Amino acid sequence: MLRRTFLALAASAAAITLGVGAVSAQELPKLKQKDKYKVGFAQTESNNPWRIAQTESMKAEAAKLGHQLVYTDAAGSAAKQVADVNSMIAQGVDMIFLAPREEKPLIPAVMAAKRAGIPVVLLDRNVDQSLAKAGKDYVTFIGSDFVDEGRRAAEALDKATGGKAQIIQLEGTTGSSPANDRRKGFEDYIKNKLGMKIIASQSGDFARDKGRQVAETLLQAHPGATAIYAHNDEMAIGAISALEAAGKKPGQDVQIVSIDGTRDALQAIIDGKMLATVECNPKFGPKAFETMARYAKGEQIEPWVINTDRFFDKSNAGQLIADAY
Ligand code: GYE
Repeated sequence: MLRRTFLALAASAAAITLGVGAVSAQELPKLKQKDKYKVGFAQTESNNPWRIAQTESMKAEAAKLGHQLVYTDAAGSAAKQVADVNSMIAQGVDMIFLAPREEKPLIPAVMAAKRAGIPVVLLDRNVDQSLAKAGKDYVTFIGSDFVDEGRRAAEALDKATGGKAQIIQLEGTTGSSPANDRRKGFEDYIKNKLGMKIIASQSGDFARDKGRQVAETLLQAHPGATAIYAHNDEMAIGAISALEAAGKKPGQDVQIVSIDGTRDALQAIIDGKMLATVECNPKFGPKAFETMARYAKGEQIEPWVINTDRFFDKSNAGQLIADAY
C-alpha cells in the first residue's frame, strides 16, 4: 500500500516532468503469484439481466477461489466509474477487472491504475485503441467480436426477409465499444444489399425502457419500418412493447433481431415475436480469473481473449431457454 502510494506519486511526478508519453511508455505492471488476491471489479450498471448475470458470475468465481472481490457499480455513469477505479487503487487491490462503460472516458482510469502499479483486465467492453493498448496499458481485453455479432444479426435478417427490409436501428450506449462495433458490423453487411436500408437510428442506451421510448418515437416517424435491429435484447424487448402499443404484430409486421441471448429474448423467439438473437455470453467469471492466474504465472497474454458466441432462433430457443439468464 505504502509502496503503491509512493509509486503512484513517483509516476505522476514523472508525468509532470516528462509529459504523459513518459508514463504510457512504462511497462505493464506485474502481478505476484499468491494464493488469495484482493481483486476489484468495476461494473458499469445493473439495470439489465446481462449485467446481473455477469456480476453473479464474477462474484461466484471469486468466492469459489477464495479471492476477496471489491465490487463497485457505476450506475450508468462513466464519471462514477472513474472514481470507483480510483477508490480501488486507494484500497490497494492487486488487480482490477474493468468493464469500461464508454471507450474514451475510462482511459484516465486505465492509466491511473497503470501508474499505481496495478494491472487492469478489460471485461466485455473495450477502450479506444488509439489511446490505450493491450499488453502496454492494460493486460488484455476479454470479450466478444462485436463487429461479427452485428454482421450475423444482419445476415439473419437478410435470410429471413429475402434481402428486403426497412430497418430501425436501436443503438447501444453512445461511445461504448459494443455500440460502435455492432453498428459497424451490421452496416458493413447491408452496404451492398440494395433492398436493405436503415431508415432511422438512435441510441436506446442498452436499456429496456429507453429502447421502448425510442422505438415508439421512431415508429411514429417511420410507419413503413419492416424490421428493427437492436444492439441488445433489452432494447429489443422494449421495441416489442412499442410495436404492440402501436397495434403492430412483432414477428409478423416487423421482424426483430438483436444480440445477447437473455431469457426474455429466447421466450420472445419461442412466442414468434422475435426472429433471432446473436449470443453475447455474460458469464465471464471462470475466464477472467483463469486469465489472472496465467498472468501472475508470467505467461504472455494475447491482447484479445475472444469469447465465441452461439446463435439463437426458433430452431434452438426452446431447447436452450432452461439455461438462459
Ligand atoms: O450486450 C449489453 C450490456 O458490453 C457486451 O452491455 C456488453 C453489452 C451487452 O449492457 O446487454
